[in-house]
Amino acid sequence: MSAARVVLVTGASSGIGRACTEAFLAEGARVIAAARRTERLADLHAEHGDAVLPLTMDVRDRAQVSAALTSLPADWTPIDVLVNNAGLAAGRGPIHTDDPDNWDRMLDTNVRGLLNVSACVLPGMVERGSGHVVNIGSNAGREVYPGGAVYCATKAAVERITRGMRMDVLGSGVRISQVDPGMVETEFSLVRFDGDEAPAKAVYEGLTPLSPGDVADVVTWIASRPPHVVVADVLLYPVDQAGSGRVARRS
Ligand code: NDP
Ligand code: 8X3
Repeated sequence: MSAARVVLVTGASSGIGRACTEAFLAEGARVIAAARRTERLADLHAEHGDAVLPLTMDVRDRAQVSAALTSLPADWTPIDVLVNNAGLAAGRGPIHTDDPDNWDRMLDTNVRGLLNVSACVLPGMVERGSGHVVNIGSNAGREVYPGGAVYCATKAAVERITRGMRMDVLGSGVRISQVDPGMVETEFSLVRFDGDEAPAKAVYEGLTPLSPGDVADVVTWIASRPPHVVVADVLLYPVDQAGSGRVARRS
């Protein structure tokens, strides 16, 4: 990857997004690291210096996203690679007893947020005839499990958006890819269980989940293929997972 490449990673303050940020930096790229938690982004900047541009934004807020991305310093544009990673699951309860606010958070972040950011970045890529968008979906977008209806629906929507995006930009030279991880140990489960550590930890017990770096390896590999190559999608599991809820736990 050329040192001139500028990569925008959403959800860079934690987990997969942070690992992607560090992996792209290791390849010599400069990274616009976006998330809501400014202090985490400041830590990234302190650790990696001016190759990181911290960008505080809530992907759900279209006006805020637009303001942040249209006022980037000139030397941080154009954006060559966009990793649409910011996302979350909220709750594991049955849909008939779930809190509708959870649905809003997931739909607004995972679907509308991805669209809000893409709307700011994709037109420039198409105009320039180059660029790469990597959407982070999930194995959950390919199936559904009890207590996961809305989260799975948001990730299924990501998959439809990825495919549709690829069709819409066809002929422009812009590449659209998706990475669907299985279980990755991040803050994902802690967020899902509203900070309750015991059920969050139990998710990964008895198996070795993917690390955020495992996913980042795939994302950077996809983004470093020659310009005529599109890795359309990748499904990535830990060895002890074969589907949502289909896991082998070894005690
Ligand atoms: P983390 O909770 O560790 O990271 C989520 C990131 O998203 C954080 O940086 C968070 O930053 C950011 N984020 C959440 N809401 C917003 C928002 N409204 N605006 C901006 N940023 C936001 O989880 P993961 O790293 O695991 O999750 C990253 C992606 O990977 C998600 O899309 C998730 O659905 C997907 N995924 C995760 C899997 C897993 O098992 N962990 C498996 C498959 C897919 P901040 O709070 O600072 O805003
Ligand atoms: C996260 C993986 O299986 O918890 O997307 O839904 S799962």
